[in-house]
Amino acid sequence: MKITGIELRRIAMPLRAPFRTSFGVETARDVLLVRVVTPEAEGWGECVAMTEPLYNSEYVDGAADVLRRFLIPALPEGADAIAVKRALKPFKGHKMAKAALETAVLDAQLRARGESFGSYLGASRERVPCGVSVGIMDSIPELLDAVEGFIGEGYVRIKLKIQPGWDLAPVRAVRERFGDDVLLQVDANAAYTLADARQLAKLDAFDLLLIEQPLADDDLIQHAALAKLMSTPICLDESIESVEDAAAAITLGAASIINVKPGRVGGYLEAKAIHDLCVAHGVPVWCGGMLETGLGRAANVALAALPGFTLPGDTSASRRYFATDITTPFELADGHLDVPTGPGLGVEPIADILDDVTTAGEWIKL
Ligand code: OSB
Ligand code: MG
Repeated sequence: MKITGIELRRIAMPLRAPFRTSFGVETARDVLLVRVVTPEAEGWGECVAMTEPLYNSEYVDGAADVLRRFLIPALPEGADAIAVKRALKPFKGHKMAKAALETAVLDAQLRARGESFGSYLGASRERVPCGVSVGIMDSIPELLDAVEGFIGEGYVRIKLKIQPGWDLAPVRAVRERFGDDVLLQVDANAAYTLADARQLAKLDAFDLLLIEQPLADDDLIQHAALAKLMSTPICLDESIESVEDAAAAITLGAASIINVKPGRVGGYLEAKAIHDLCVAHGVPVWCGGMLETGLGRAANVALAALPGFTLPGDTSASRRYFATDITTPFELADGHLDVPTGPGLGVEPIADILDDVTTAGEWIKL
């Protein structure tokens, strides 16, 4: 498959409501899209880096820079996704930028041969159960209204964002109002330290599915220590950037569940390898999200259909974040999203909508 050119397109997608985490507030999603053009087909990759390096070290301008300066020039002639992954490996880090490029190549490759992402990755289901990530709010009543709305829409699992000062009270309020049957978990985005272990252990009373990334990204040893001090299962997100990280976390006892985000780990091939490792160790995995547009969402839903994804993911419907998605919107049916079956991602950007949200574009001829 010969790549003749690559487009880097920047889009700005307003969010329906601000999304607050322990690391910041998002009011619009600033996204870099990669479009790979070959004589047989085009392919899309969505870079999940955010505007500022607050979730991890990557950021949109940095991703665009490393793509044009190093990653795109290193593409091998006539490459498939596996060869692309190998060619990009010498460059340290920049997993989100690499993932976007690898995904665009994989999409073009699969569209050219008429195979879907789900089929290529090994999906074993036609639809996936969906959870929703609920941001930090100004008040408990505001949070309860938001959770009520999501439960009403059919989400099968609720994830509450937490931080010091917003942890026990919101969890207790959600349990009291919606009962013990709601599948409930929390995500701290690395906002605590091991010194907070006693406070975190108070969450054990609420029968949570898991606590996601309580401590800093590089605190594997500390997460293993925390796991001995609380009964709620520890799930890692930010700490896991590769299959090696996942193996280390499992061996150390730092995580008993893993959140797989393809962007964070460098692409869908690495994400599948982490899935396979976790299945071999009996460690449940679930598919995380990064407020993706329909393009990234399509690939995530395909990944979430693999057999080891035994917990509902943050694979919510398009309308969770966007009034208008750039693809046909993903819509919840009975708490599930259908896995696309068309070639490649199985969805395309709608040209007029894409043009409306585009803020910059660049064509790199190869
Ligand atoms: O930690 O999972 C996270 C969003 C942006 C950055 C990090 C995270 C999140 C979410 C939302 O929790 C996931 C989604 O709904 O796409
Ligand atoms: Mg997380």
